[in-house]
Amino acid sequence: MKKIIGLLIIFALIFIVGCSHTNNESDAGVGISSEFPAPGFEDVPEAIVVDADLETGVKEFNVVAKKWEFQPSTIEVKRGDKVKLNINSVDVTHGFSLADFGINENLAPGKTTVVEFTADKTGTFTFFCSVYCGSGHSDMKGMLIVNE
Ligand SMILES: [Cu+2]
Repeated sequence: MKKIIGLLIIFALIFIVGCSHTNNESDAGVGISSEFPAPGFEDVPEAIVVDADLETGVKEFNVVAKKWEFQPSTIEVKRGDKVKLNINSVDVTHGFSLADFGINENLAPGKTTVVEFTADKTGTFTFFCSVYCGSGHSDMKGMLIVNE
């Protein structure tokens, strides 16, 4: 699924490059040739960044922790993915426990806590708040889905 999105991005970049070249040619036709190198230099590094992201296999998610939920509450990856969660607690101290992967982190208020692990087994795993945070604490949970 992510590979398909990656391919679409690459096609989009090729399309954009194609368009800018067309524009440059018409610009050159009316004598504005000084702009010609600049778009080319911009296009090349963008394409390299997309390839590098696909190769690292890191799936990065920004997660908000607040009374009494995680947003998003469902995180879906593929087995073997390196998962990086940037969890931002926006109100009080919460916790992030993903016991099946040996993770239990304190989430200090107003800070972003980075949680990293490799999704080395398939299945559906529950993560939950591990620091008591009020009446809705026991409902503050979500799901990690690891597909084959
Ligand atoms: Cu809690």
